[in-house]
Amino acid sequence: MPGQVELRRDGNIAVIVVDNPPVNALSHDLRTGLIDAFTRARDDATVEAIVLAAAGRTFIAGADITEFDKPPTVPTSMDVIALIDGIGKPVVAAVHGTPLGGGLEVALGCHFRVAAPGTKLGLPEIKLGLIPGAGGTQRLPRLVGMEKAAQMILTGNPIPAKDALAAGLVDEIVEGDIVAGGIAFARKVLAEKRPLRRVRDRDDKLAALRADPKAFEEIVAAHLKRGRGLHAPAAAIKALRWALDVPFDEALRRERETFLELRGGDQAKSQRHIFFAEREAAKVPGLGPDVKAREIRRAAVIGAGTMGGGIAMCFANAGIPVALIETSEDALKRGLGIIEKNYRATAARGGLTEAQVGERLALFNGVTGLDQVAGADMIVEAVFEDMDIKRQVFEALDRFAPAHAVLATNTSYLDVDAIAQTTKRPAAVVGMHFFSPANVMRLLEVVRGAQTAPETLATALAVGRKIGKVPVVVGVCHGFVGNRMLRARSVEAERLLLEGALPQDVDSALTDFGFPMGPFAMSDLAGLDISWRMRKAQGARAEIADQLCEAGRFGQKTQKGFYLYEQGSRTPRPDPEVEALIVATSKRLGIARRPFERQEIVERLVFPMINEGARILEEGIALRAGDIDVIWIHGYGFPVWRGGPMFHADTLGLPYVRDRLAAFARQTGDPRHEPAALLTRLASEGRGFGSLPKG
Ligand code: 3H9
Repeated sequence: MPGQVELRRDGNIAVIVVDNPPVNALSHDLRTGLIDAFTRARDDATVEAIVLAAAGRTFIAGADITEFDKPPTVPTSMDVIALIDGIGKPVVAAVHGTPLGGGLEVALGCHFRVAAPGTKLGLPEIKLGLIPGAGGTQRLPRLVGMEKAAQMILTGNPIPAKDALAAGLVDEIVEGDIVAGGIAFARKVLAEKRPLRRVRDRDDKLAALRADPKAFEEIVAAHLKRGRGLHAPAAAIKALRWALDVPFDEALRRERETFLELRGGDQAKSQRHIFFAEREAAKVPGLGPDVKAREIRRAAVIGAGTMGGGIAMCFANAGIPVALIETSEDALKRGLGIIEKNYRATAARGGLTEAQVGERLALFNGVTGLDQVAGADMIVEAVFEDMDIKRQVFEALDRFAPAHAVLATNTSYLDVDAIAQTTKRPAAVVGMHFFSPANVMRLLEVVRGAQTAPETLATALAVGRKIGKVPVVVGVCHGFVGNRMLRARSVEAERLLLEGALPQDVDSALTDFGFPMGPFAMSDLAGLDISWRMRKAQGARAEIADQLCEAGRFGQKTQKGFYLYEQGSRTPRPDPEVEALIVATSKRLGIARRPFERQEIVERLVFPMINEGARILEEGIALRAGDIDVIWIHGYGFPVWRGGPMFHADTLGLPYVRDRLAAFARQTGDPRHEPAALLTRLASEGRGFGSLPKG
């Protein structure tokens, strides 16, 4: 018996326990072990029922994703499930932790399911650009009905055990040891002579829907809309439909075929890259197991503006009491009012109960005066982006913050080392760069200063994870990783306007590429005045944007920016006045205008970002190319199915990216477009960014 699967006896019950740390992924060896164990239990006449459970932190959490780049091998998960399903004695899955994907599909192939409290069950394949490939699209709707199944499969979000019980996905929730609970349940099934209930034979929850095909369209419509650009959602909807229209075995065959097709495609490869890159980002050189994160029992956020309020909400959402500090009662009242409004809006959408809103609000302590940081273990400064103001705040923090406190700055551009120098404890200072809206966006750039202590960094990372963010460590430079690359894109977007494109051409090229918004619609949303002020401070100029600001066009808030907005609408409408201004500016500057193909627009915007990303890697500002990809996907809406800018470059092939950049450099005369040394070297060696050491 392979070491990963144990078969033992408890009287007339066979107990099969899988043990493949860390998450009991359904690897080739595990599948082989399961076939062996189930065959023996099936053929042993003295065994009357079988319990399947897992050792460690979770029941099987899915297929082994590391096998997805190799050809499939037998026995497949389908073989395992078909064997279990066909056994003529009760098979009980006793699940705990996170039975996900292929793991849940194995449980669905069993005749009964019990779960430990706290279990989260789901089919997250869609998040990997896939559909369930071992019967999930066929068995889940039979068991829980189409609406619930569609929601689980198309969002990929798991459901808690008590919801699973209510939906009929599990038969019982068992307290205490899960294996003992599974055995007790199996004995009950035998004592009560319960008939075997094969999920494949169920039809009670689907029959009504079959008679009303329109109802199916309604159930899936909203999900299809959200899956713009992705192949997997449409494929999953098609597969769910087979549960109504196609015989079970034929539906399984088609599901498998679709799964394998998606698995081999670029979208799934990109999403797998991001799955592993997110986990890689958590590994930081110099932060071994000996470096312990400090516990954060209380936090303080300085500044109750949009960013500060959103950051404070992140703490409260994770159950951490937070002092929200402002300079005046008025500003405080305004900030707390917006926070309450946000929570009420979430409650109105059904995202929180009224009681939960009350619990969250109770965690806020709105106060004035920086001396109020005295009780906090972590302080996040989110005041106006101005070095003098930040310095004043940190000088005060040095006086009032507890000696053990982490002092974090939410600066987007400024020098974290210079900020740290204003204190007598630079080792306690770290950047925690949140993205707007801070309570929604998952990215957190954790900026490691020259003197940031390992414990400080570890604490910022641990808190980031606790509040539901994807933290990525970056080094100090102007704009860190994300905004520095964004700047390369913005410069180019403006240049495209001068050379012949219009805002709507640029924006639609990028939304077609997969971004949720183009750069000009985005600027209008954020407010043009913010970057205008920053440019003025640096003595820089953006021809078109500056003229718009000088004309009082600050974007959505003034109903005019790069576009026009009707009262109360956020829909951008092209404005002939802006077009005239752009054309006149090109003329004044002596730039000949010409038409642009969409692909050229995309390349002109995305390739300079990749080039800047390569420089960021050369300078060690980012540890790995995958970190940059994670930053762009979670902070800037880069389409996940393209795997992030650096992975996208590898997919296109670096020689192509290098040659195009060299052509842009000649065309525009901008030396920033000269391909970065790292990019040039990798391209000439026939390598990609993904081949670089992982740091
Ligand atoms: C599928 O099942 C297809 C089927 O429908 C069809 C089959 C034919 N494989 O996340 P963590 C590694 S598709 C390989 O930090 P947590 C992970 O890389 C799959 N490795 O832990 C990490 O390694 P390292 C459907 C995996 O406690 C380590 O385990 N299932 C897999 O925060 C710890 O992971 C999923 O999509 C895997 N399946 O979260 C579930 N899973 O330490 C994917 C994890 O070297 N997994 N690893 O960096 C998860 O969502 C989370 O890992 C889980 C635990 C919630 C389970």
